[in-house]
Amino acid sequence: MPLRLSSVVATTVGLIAAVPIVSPAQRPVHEIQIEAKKFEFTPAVIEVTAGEQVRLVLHSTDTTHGFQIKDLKLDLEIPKSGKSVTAEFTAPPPGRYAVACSNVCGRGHRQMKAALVSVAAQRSNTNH
Ligand SMILES: [Cu+2]
Repeated sequence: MPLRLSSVVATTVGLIAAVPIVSPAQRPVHEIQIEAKKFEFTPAVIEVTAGEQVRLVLHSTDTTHGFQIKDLKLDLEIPKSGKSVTAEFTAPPPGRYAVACSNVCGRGHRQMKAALVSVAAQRSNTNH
């Protein structure tokens, strides 16, 4: 009897695995975790693909910082509580976008920089 039971379980697992998890209509979001601390962002280079949906999840491990991308009119305050803040947007056209801390956080504040680098989406080659 125990053998029979385990074969039923195996069949059920097989059926579940066959069901697609992501519906085709769902747009994937590229989520990137960013850590801010005196006086750097990690990662310092944030890579995205032009046109994709991006979600930045930012948190600070020390004091209050800012996260500003002037070219994208984006400016967030990252609280010292360690709680994360989120920004969601469509990745801009290919290029390099300067990121700077927009909240004076100490002696190295002016050096607290990063970059959002947007690269062109790979096109599938339809020429034969
Ligand atoms: Cu700062």
